[in-house]
Amino acid sequence: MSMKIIEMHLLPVKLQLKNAFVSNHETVSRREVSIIGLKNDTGIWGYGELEAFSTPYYTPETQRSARLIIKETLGPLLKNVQIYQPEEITNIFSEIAGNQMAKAAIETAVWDLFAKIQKKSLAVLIAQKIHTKSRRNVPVGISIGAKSSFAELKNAVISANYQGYQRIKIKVTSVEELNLIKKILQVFPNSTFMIDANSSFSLKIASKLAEITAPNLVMIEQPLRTTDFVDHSILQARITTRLCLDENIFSLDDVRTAYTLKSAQAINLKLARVGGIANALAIINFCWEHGLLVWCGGMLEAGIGRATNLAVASLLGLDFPGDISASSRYYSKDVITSEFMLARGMLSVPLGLGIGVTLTPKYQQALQDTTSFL
Ligand code: OSB
Ligand code: MG
Repeated sequence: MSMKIIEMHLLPVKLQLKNAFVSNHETVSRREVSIIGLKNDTGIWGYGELEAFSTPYYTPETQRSARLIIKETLGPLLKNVQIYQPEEITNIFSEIAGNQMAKAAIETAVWDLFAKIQKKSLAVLIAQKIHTKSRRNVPVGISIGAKSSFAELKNAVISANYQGYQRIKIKVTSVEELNLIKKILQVFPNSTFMIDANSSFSLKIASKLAEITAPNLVMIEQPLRTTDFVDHSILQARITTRLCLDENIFSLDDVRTAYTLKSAQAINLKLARVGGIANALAIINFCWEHGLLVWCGGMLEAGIGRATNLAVASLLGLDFPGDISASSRYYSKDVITSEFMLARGMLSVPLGLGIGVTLTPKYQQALQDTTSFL
């Protein structure tokens, strides 16, 4: 079964976060994403989400820059192209440098389309590609924004535990906050923690980071500068806790660099940041073959992006709980008709075709009402 894409639509949406999310890069209170809708030559729609932020702190791409690249550069590359497999998109886009999030928005939508025409869920299609199975229920964790007081942080941890999250990630932006987390690790010996510094530290505090080791601390994510592999490698050699890279990883080449230099022992994999599903699968394969712990990250996705992430996170073998929390944690009004709900610390993968979720009538209409740019 092959297809052509005959229409491409792009709809920017702004969603209000229930609680502002604080990291070293920025404080996000309003999340802007864009929904991409592709119509194929048999009238079937596939959906993707553009995950760049409004500002270029976490990655160089922004919503506006990525929409421009999608409309002017990437979209036209698929005009009148007969597509036989979703992986072909990555090859077609490979002549364009960077712009991973713009690429991923289209690429993930094409995967949704292929799953739909093959009459299966995206989770099953992805699992078949990588010769494993898809789990129906996926254990998940939560990422708690940086907190400056111990009481606030403790309450957030109690709430996460009460809800059943299987792993708690805490953002840190300073050494003071790191000291608060050190206490938290002692107060909750039975919870599994990780720390995400979002590039807020330098080798100057290597000894502080070495001290924070605890049996319930499984990894420290991106302590040092984005794009640095060398200092991460020096730090990893000095501390016993696993390092995990996030901001550094845009491609399989970056993962190979991290592996070869021993810059980290774990990889936070974000589909959007690595240019989509085909690249994500190549990274997963590499990590599995080389003993790197790989797990599915998140970046405050709306419903379409969350469903796409969950399809990947459902892979048997990708077992470490990802940053894919329940819908209720993020937005009071999402873009889809259903909610992802937490049950026994797990989200269940939708059973429908493709991503298995549906845009609300309002967003579907608004998307269809935009002019196709293909
Ligand atoms: O560093 O993993 C990160 C959110 C936005 C940008 C970067 C990150 C995050 C998170 C939140 O940690 C994960 C989530 O979506 O729940
Ligand atoms: Mg991170």
